[in-house]
Amino acid sequence: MSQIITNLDTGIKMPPIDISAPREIETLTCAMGCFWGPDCRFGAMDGVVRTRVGYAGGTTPDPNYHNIGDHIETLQIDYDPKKISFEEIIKIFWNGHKPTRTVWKRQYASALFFHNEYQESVAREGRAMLSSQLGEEVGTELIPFTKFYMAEMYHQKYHLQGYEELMAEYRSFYPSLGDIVNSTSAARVNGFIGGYGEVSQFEEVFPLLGLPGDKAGFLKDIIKRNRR
Ligand code: MHO
Repeated sequence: MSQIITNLDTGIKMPPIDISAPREIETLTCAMGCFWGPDCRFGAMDGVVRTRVGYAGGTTPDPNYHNIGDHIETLQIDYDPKKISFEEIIKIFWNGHKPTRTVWKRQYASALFFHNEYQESVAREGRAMLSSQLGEEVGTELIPFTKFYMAEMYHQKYHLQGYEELMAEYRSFYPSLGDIVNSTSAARVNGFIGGYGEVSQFEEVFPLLGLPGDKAGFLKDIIKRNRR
C-alpha cells in the first residue's frame, strides 16, 4: 500500500521517494528533439532525481516557446551519482536520438551541454566513437553549458499533466506546480506514461510514489498501452 509521509524537517506531506531524494546530485543537460519525449525517457530511470524542460544554446534573451529565437528545446536532468554514472546516463542520450538526422529547425537540434571538463571529454570521446561506428558525421553539437531557461509550466511533465486524476493527487500534497516539476515521483509517473520503464520497475517503485493504491491498476494499464 502506498502512503504519504510527513517530512520531519519541513512538516510537509510528500511521497517517500521525494523525501529520500539525495541532496548530492549531478546534472546532465541535453537536447534531442521535442523535449516532451526525453523528459519521459530520463524521468522513468532509477537514479534520476528530477527533470525540467527549457531552452538553451542560443543568444536570444529570455526565450519562451513562441519566441525561442536561436535556442534549442533542452532537458535538464539531476541524477544521483551514487546510482548512475555520467558514462551510463550519457549512453541513454546517444541511444535516444539519431545523431545523423537532418535538423529542420534549430529548436529541435541535438546537443549536449557539458558542465565541466570531465563531461566534455566523455562526450567528445563518445561522439568520435559513434561517428566511426556509423561511418558518418555525427551532427550532435557539444556546447559548453552557460544558461538554461525554464520552459513554460504547461510543458513540464507534459504527459502527466494530461491526466487530471493523477494531477489532482499531486496537487493534494504539492499545491504549487513548481514542486510537482521537482518531484521524483512525478518524473517517474510522467516517464511511465510516456512509454518508458518496465512494469516490474513500476511495481517495485509504486509504494514510494505517494499515490493511493487504486491508481496502481490505472497506471499499469496506461503503461502497457503506451510501452515503446
Ligand atoms: N510535435 C510537437 C511539438 C511540441 S514540442 C514541445 C507538437 O505537437 O507540436 O516542440
